[in-house]
Amino acid sequence: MCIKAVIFDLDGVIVSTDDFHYQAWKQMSDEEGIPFDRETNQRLRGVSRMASLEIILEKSSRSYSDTEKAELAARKNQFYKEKLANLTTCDVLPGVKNLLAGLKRQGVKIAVGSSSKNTPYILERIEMQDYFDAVADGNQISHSKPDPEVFLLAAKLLGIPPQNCAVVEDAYAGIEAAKAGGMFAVGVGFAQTCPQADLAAPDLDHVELKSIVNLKR
Ligand code: B16
Ligand code: MG
Repeated sequence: MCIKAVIFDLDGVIVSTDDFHYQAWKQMSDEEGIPFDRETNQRLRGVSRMASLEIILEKSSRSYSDTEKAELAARKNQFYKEKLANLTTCDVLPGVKNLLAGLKRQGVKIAVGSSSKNTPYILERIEMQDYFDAVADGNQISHSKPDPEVFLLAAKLLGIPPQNCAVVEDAYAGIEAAKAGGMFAVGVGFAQTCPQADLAAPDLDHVELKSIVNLKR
């Protein structure tokens, strides 16, 4: 079997925190009078907090110093964390638990590979902090998706070569990162239309266990 590990993106794959990100950025942008809409929000999927802020500031009528940018990002994160406080186990997306359990039964390692610095808090909220064999997140990396760093770190923590890993992602930047790391890529949600994906589905409820573990070059 070629696939020995599956690395899951968090936001938009395990749990739907993507709309919380949108609402929190929108709240911050409205306060600053910066135009921000759902179309621009799609460009923020999978990318780091500061890179997201730079995309939002493209539409700003004034420039911000580095100190001001840090304050804007902190303010957005505060709004975001207030929303995360309401997350429960019911917010785990359809098909997640089933697929994870199936992979475990087959001896396939499972990991999280997320750009989010809030990963430990989110996993705690959905009571999955002890569920994965490894967690790689935004706190441990210096290059965010589409750079493969977070996925390569997850593979390293698992002790599995990248060519034996599949990544499940909802962001084009994440699919790009998986391919740049020499891994298979499964596109779900927004990324199901990504041409680079090796497999695609609307959500994990529609991903068959055997279609992932049988991925081949
Ligand atoms: P934070 P993922 C990503 O999570 C989100 O998709 C992206 O919108 C967000 O900017 C990024 O995490 C950083 O999140 O502000 O919590 O550190 O999709 O890689 O799990
Ligand atoms: Mg995501």
